[in-house]
Amino acid sequence: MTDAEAKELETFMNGLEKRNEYEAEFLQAVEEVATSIMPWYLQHDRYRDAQILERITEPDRIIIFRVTWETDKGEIRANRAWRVQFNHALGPYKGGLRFHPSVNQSILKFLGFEQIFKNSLTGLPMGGAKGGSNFNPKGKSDREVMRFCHSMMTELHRHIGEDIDVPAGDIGVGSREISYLFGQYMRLENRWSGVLTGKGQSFGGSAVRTEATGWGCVYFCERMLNHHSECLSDKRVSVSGSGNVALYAAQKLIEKGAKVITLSDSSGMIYIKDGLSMEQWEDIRDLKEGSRGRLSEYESTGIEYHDGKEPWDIPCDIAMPCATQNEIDREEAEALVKNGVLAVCEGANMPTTVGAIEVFKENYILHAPGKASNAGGVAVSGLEQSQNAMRISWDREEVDSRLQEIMKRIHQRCVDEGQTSNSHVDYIDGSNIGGFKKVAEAMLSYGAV
Ligand code: NDP
Ligand code: 2IT
Repeated sequence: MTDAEAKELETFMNGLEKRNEYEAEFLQAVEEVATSIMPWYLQHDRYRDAQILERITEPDRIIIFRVTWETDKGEIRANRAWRVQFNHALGPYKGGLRFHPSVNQSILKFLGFEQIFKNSLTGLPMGGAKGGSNFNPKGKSDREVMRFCHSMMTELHRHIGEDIDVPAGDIGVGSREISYLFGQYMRLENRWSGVLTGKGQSFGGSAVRTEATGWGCVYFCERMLNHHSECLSDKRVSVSGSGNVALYAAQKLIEKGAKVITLSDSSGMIYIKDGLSMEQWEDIRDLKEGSRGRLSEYESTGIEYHDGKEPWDIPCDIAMPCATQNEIDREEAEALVKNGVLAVCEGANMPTTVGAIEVFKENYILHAPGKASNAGGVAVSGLEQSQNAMRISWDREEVDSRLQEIMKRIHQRCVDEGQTSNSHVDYIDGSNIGGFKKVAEAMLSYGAV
């Protein structure tokens, strides 16, 4: 970056910080994108004159509301919920809902902002949004989760629609929550519509949506390795998390002959020196999806549980963070590099801190950011919208082959925009520039709106 570009970036970020003082995650996500696109942006006066960067970093609107619900004991509880409708230049707002006690406006704004470029990269007509609540589903009964979801939809239904805004799942929101939300939407609106994705397959959900993010991440990872004359087979892969994304990434990795040597949850991690077997994977899936258990409860030959630990100081060839934001910091990135990591492929959204990104960049580690490598989930959500609109449903093979094709195209877009002079691909720059250009072009076409 030239001095002039660095100065422009600093001026822009200072303004953004003033306007969003306490939103660290949002500022982090914007800085990453702005850093990548600044040289291109400054070479194209028409975008700058139209203030595209200032406009794209201001959400179209944020809806904040209270969700009141009742526990099984009849106690009243109130949570805060949001829907950040960030940008619909490319299509109806689209993005997940997160239920986690850490949820706040900054986190949802960072996720909504990332979603704009991720959705753009898929090539499907989807704008960017995110929502959620600081509701903690852990330890709640099914009935409590149902009452919470019904109450949340009682407000949310006014703001969404199949051509307006189409939420889906994220941390803490899976098929159970989507079903409760959808049931309440239909009760209130008295009409069936594809207003949510990630629905059960018996009522309009797409085949492969459950697997899509994890599988897509592995498809992307394989392409990235192949492009650099490497392959997945026999590689030791450290996966973090053991939720939707981590589980199906692990499944596809095992299928492709890689060794999944770790999984984790917020309490600790398991280390599997010789790699997880498919039988063990099935047990863990049943434990997590069926009984919502903890990894600490799982015992099997060759599996060690380490309480309170994360996977990043264990030697591996590939790191696949699939839990949450900022889970790999500078020190952990340094440990990964010291232990010979070849690639980092993000299943989670923004799992690496600014310091960690710098470490990977300096060491020419292949680093796929979530907005490219985890786009398979929202891509199959987009396919679910298409199937709903056409009143048809594609089989697993059809959806899987479309998913693979979309991941291939996203990878190519990153290569086209991120190729550096020494035949290395900067996937961060590639995905940011590739995602941004299309949205900027659409915004420019609309005039001053
Ligand atoms: P799940 O709720 O299914 O699983 C989340 C996993 O991450 C759990 O193992 C959870 O552990 C762990 N985790 C969550 N928060 C924390 C935390 N603060 N510290 C440590 N561990 C944590 O969520 P998903 O698998 O759906 O989502 C994981 C990531 O992937 C998120 O970043 C999400 O935004 C992203 N993503 C999800 C997509 C989807 O389609 N679901 C699509 C694209 C990206 P515990 O159970 O102990 O909380
Ligand atoms: O971060 C994400 O891309 C998601 N949580 C999925 C969003 C979606 O609409 O399927």
